[in-house]
Amino acid sequence: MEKEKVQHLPASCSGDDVAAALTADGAVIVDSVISSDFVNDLNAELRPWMERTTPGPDSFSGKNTRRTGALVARSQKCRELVMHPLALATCRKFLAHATSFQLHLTQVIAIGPGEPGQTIHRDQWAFDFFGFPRGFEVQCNTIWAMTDFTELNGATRVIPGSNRFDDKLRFTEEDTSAAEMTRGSVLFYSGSVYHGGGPNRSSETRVGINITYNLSWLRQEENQYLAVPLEVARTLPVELLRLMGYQRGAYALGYVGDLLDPIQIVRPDILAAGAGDVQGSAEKLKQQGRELRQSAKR
Ligand SMILES: O=C(O)CCC(=O)C(=O)O
Ligand SMILES: [Fe+2]
Repeated sequence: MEKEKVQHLPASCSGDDVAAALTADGAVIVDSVISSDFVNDLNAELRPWMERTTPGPDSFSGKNTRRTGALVARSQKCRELVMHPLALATCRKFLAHATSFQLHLTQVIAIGPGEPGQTIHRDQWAFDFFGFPRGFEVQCNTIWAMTDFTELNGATRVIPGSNRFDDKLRFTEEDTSAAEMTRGSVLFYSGSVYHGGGPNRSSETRVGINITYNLSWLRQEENQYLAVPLEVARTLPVELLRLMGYQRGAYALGYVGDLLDPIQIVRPDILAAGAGDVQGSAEKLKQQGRELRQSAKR
């Protein structure tokens, strides 16, 4: 039986469109979002780091797959991808049930020829396999295609609609379909959709940039505070710093010292109150503060 394919949207779509498709299917491809020049620039910045990366330590990471991280520290163009307006608009909508969201990880995934398919999984299993309620989304993920993604070269395998399945299920390649897309396109997928890196049966390397976001009351998969040295962090836009985690998750998570907003440590020069409020979360934070004070009085 022909498996259901991942739907495609045009580059002119909105974050609301992408979020709606994610709610329906758990995955959607947006075609030709970034230009060929942009992909060339990304490749030029990333190549030296990719060349120095050793293959994965186990079959889940992929013994013939190179995973290169710390992309905010290493690549100016990746910073732009992290802050891509379509990605942020999608997160804002798809993760709107939380006060704010944050950057979860940045990783080039280069699947080499001969690599077998990765175990089909949900990315949210990273949270110690906690069983989040069905429909309660904790991640919004992207894979930007740096090469064409084809069935042959290891395009991500996805089970559209599996965001609504039970947890901890096991699947094989036959249950999935290949998220085929052209270089410069992007696959959006939820933390709840079953998927995995495809087997690379070609003679070329398949390269994607995985940039994921999660609710800011959860732990980040990539430690941005150590991956990006403070001297580098100090040069970054406030909006990016907030995404990296230099913000409080909900009312209190991640404060520093005497209840300081972490942005005040990185950028003592700016007035922290309300500065760089990328996700309109200031109002929600104030409301949470009011509610906490109310309940303390009772
Ligand atoms: O590289 C891919 O296509 C997907 C990889 C993946 O799902 C993962 O490493 O969690
Ligand atoms: Fe994954």
